[in-house]
Amino acid sequence: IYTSAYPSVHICRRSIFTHILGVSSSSPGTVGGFPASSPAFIDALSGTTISRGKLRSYALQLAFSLHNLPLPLENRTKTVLIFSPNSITWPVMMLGAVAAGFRATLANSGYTPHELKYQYIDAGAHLIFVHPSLVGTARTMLRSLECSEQEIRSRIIVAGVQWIMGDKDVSVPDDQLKDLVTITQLLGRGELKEEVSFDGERSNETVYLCYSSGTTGQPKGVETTHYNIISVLEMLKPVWPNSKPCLTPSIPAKGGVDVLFGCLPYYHIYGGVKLLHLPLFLGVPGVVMAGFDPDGFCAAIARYRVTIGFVVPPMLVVFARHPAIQKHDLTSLKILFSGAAPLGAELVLAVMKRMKSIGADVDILQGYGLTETSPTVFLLPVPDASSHIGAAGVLLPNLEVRLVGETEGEPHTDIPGAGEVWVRGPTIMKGYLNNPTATAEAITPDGWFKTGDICVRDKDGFFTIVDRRKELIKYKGFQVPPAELESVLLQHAEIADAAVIGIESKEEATELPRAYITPSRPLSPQEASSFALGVQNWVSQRVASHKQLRGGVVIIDKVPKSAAGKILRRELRERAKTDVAV
Ligand code: 4UV
Repeated sequence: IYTSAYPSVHICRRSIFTHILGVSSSSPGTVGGFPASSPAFIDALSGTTISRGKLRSYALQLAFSLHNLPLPLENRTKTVLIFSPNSITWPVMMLGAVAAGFRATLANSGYTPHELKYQYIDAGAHLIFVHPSLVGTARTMLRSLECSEQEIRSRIIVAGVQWIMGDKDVSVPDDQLKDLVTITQLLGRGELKEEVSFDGERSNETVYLCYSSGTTGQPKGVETTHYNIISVLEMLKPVWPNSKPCLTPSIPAKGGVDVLFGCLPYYHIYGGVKLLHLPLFLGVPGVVMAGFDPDGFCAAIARYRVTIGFVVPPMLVVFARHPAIQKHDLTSLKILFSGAAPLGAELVLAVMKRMKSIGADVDILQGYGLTETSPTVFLLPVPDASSHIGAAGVLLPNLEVRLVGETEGEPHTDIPGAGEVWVRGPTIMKGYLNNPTATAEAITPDGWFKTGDICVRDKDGFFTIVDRRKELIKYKGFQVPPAELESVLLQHAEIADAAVIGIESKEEATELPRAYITPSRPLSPQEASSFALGVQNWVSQRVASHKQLRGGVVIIDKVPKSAAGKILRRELRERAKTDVAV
């Protein structure tokens, strides 16, 4: 058992809302320990800013209305589903729900109605906060559940930026929204005096439900508690670079304070913790952006004097090669932090060289973690960034790790000392929602969570991820559960069997999902390639963009399976080295 080199940190047992946005009579004028007037979030494109004080007040106003909404199931924990790309309204929705004592389940904003329905039902959601541009998807989903128009109106709350900040969004036609409740209507009706308390044992109650497939099968609701999130923030602190909080109402023109930025979605644990909770916890502004485009990203770094940028490896490819890097002043940038997928040493070296060439002195840090571990387990600290390129980092305080050598008598890799990462500590999820079987498979009776990732540790305590042993595919940091795509493929009338694996793309620094399919009747070589293309198209109409079969489709006679009927993905990965996909 390896323990952290850092001394253990103290973790409060209270609500995450109190922890980051609490007020106390001993320090008037502050929210979460920093001036109420200082900026909490800034919209990258418009520059619209929401201060810490405004954020707290809006969240408590929203909580007041949520309390007074006539919702069914009075005695059960209420759950709000958030269905929106990043916006400065996001923290209001999320923390308003938390202040009201609700759980928030966070859905990918690219979901189709079918994907959304799965999470809405599984999480037992009562209400949906929907971005104006996604109201159509939410309506279709609710109609497919045979909700009446009146029920639909009582379940959707439209939550755009425009209302909350008093602007009007011209891109959404009013008639699509006219009969729906908007977040603005829920604000200004009153303000909850204080947030719902989760002190003591109640801090072990679930607050967020992100979805993860874990090591196998369909996406499952990950029960993240108040205590889990407070723990990760406190445990990050000693490993995190010393931050300079912003104590004035706007970012000083000359810089000198830390500014965090990224376009990682808030609905994923990486964006949710690093871009939403961490800035509030550290007292530094977070710059908000919904999607990644190289020019826009670099322009925001220059405009807001961003010091720490959060990325996934494919975005670092942009930093290594894209002309936008030269067009903007990126010299404020001190750190690029990468997580959610393997990061190759060559890519790190290429980015370091490029950043030097434009006069930016940037350390490239890495973090490793999972939705189930809230998320960070390993983090590469600043002093070690250039001496440990490629390492995922050192163990965070309060955590223990084992590298378990063999499962089912089968060595993981040829690398000496490599083993599956098992983690124990205060950031491990409570379990998978309503799924005791999957929970028991993931967490041992003495509290070890099995990650499914293979790792080595060097003599100085740095951990490097060398392989992934579970089914999961990662496309640009997003989870693509093969079982989910396989069940979609098996709905195709002309597919008898299917298996999905990830193919590595060095070029894009990501994996691409590839399907191996057995048609229900023999096909001639000519028919085969148009069939494969047709399948690719057919799938793309049924799943979110990140799950599309970008790694192609290969037709095979028979999907290789074990005697127990389990797909032998290792065999497929072996054949993929020489296969040509359509
Ligand atoms: O459940 P999930 O989608 O979760 C994440 C979480 C990412 C992180 C990592 C460090 C942070 O500090 C942070 O804030 C967020 O992606 O997927 C979990 C799986 O993604 C792979 C690994 O297979 C996990 O089981 N993964 C995550 N980080 C890394 C990684 C990494 N640094 N290197 C290799 N694989």
